Amino acid sequence: MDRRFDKAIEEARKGKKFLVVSHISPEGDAIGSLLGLTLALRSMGKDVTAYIEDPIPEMFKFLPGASTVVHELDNAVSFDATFAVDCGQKDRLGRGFVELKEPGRVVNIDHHATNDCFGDVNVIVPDASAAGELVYDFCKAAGVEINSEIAENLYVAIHTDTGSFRYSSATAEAFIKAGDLVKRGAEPWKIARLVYENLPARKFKLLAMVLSTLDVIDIEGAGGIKIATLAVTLDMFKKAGAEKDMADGFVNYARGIEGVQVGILFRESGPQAYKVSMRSKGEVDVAEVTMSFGGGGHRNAAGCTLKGSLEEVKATIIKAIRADLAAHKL
Ligand SMILES: [Mn+2]
Repeated sequence: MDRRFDKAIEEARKGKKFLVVSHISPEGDAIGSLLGLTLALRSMGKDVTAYIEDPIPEMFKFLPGASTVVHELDNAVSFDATFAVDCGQKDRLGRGFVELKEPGRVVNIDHHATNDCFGDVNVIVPDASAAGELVYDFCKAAGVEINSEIAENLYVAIHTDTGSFRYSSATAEAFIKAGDLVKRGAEPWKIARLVYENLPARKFKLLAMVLSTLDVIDIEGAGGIKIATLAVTLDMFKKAGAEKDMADGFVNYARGIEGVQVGILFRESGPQAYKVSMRSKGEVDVAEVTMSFGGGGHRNAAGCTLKGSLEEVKATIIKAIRADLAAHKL
């Protein structure tokens, strides 16, 4: 008997009007787990508003329920409870949520080890491959039938957050749940076609520019590691005619290089500001590195935002990695 969701289920049963939220710059897990939970609560007869501040990336618009997601909230509207999924920090849930006067009790369901437990009820399971896995567990514990629409959303959540089952987070549990979701109607090839093989040409134009910034750097030290960096500027987005989310995943090209242990993408986010995405495949815990800058994430995937020029931000991050290596004598 899974008791981890007892309090969350209690909130779901006693309330009528709910808000479901996930983080800004949403990816597959944010959207899939948000929609999976939204549909699950609606199937319990609840009145549910699904909110994400940023637009849904094109490739996820086919997901059942996606067209019902709102991107603005009237701050005077009150809710019995708010369910937040896949988000480690309250301020990443978007302005609309933060400015709400009456969000009700906040139920925080997440798998980020760096989650600061901002909810009134917190179900934080760092071992889960995706928040979508937790929504799956919630449905099972609450006795909600996982129909094909919920299944499709949760399959996308698990599939994207495990890097198509390539990452260390792709546990036996993740495979078992994904297998069950396929049984319940999620179609792997249909989903793969829509999510991974239906990309606009402008994304590749952007990628070409980003790859031309590749810098592979040797970090000296005890063991000595290689890091690879990529950068994307606002000007590149403009030239390629690409939307903001189209650089998502580009950081993996940096990590994919032979001998490289940390891949980094610097993304210009405003005047003198860069969003830093870090991916590791070796001993470096990138969540630890980003936390010193107010960011967070997982051991192998984390991010933060820094002020300064590209050169300054890059130097700061390299220095932090060097310090982390020295601290751990790697
Ligand atoms: Mn996630």
